[in-house]
Amino acid sequence: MGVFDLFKKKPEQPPGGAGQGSAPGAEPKAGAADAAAPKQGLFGMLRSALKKTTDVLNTDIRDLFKREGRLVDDEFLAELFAILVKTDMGAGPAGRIRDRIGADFRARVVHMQDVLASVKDEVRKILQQPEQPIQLAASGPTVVLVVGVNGSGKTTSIAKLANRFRTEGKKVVLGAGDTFRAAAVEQLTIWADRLGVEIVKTGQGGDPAAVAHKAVATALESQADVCIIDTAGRLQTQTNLMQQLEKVHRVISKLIPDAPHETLLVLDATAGQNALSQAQGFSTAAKCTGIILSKLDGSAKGGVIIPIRERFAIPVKFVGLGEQAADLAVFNADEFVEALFAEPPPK
Ligand SMILES: Nc1nc2c(ncn2[C@@H]2O[C@H](COP(=O)(O)OP(=O)(O)OP(=O)(O)O)[C@@H](O)[C@H]2O)c(=O)[nH]1
Ligand SMILES: [Mg+2]
Repeated sequence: MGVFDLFKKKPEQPPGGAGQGSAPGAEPKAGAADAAAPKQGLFGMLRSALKKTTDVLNTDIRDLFKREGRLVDDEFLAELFAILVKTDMGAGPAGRIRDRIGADFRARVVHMQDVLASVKDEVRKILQQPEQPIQLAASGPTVVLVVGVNGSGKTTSIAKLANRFRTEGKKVVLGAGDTFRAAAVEQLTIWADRLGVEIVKTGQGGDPAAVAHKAVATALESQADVCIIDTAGRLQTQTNLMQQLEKVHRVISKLIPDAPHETLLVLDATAGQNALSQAQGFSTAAKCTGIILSKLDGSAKGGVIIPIRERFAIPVKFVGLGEQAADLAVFNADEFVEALFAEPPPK
């Protein structure tokens, strides 16, 4: 459960067809590549993606307050803290928000909006990080390795990144490093065709490190700007598979010494606590340099980003806002908080 489920009473049902439950490796949705130009601005997309989380916040937080307001005393603060720690946000942020509300409002009768403003401010502080898009190599291709557990959204995120680079006029080569399932290669191939980018692949069961090597070599030869390499889903606890990632790293760095320039961990925003243990396991074992938080649009747990930012030094680079190629936004803490607390439109 994420922070903005704090006052939630009923469990949220995952949305039908919004990503969860759909077979990973499924063919990309028709028309996905047509979405290169978003119909609404990125902030609008972020706002719509966070709607479920925002709805929970706006509806359930209200229940904590009597119409005439509530006195902020020890009882209120303890109640607030108890609600906060029951969520996945952790005792640290919960305690800080409680202390902030105590410092701002103790002995006063408050209304929801007063408290919300302080919560918002505190959340903003936790989420704050310099905006960090992909670190581009000073010269030669920038190599991006994408890792994460099964079904987290790796391949779709690669398509989104490729789309982003391509619209910036960059030449992209994809490496189909998920050699575990034939369907995985097929899925990335469909995306590559739609986006008009080159793809390097071998047959099913091939060595992922060999694919990575070939992809980077191709990117060097063809003077591509970016080479993005897919990997099979794995659990952070599968030591042999984590070692396989190390081998992929080694092979890449033999061709370009400071590559991979980015190792992006894709975390599914609907995964709650699991996303946190994944971040923990992958950050050390796979030397991750950034996080893509996918499926924000399908989650009422958008607040999971708080413990992610709170506990890990790795920056959140992008957020996934849907299944189409354009559904990716650079993470920006201010925009995120604004979208999260956006007033619902008048009925
Ligand atoms: N709603 C929504 N769905 C998403 C998002 N990102 C990915 N998906 C969907 O999630 C499912 C799994 O995505 P994939 O990209 O195949 O995930 P993966 O990590 O490559 O999966 P494996 O290769 O099996 O480990 C697909 O149905 C995607 O369309 C997102 O940001 N929002
Ligand atoms: Mg995949």
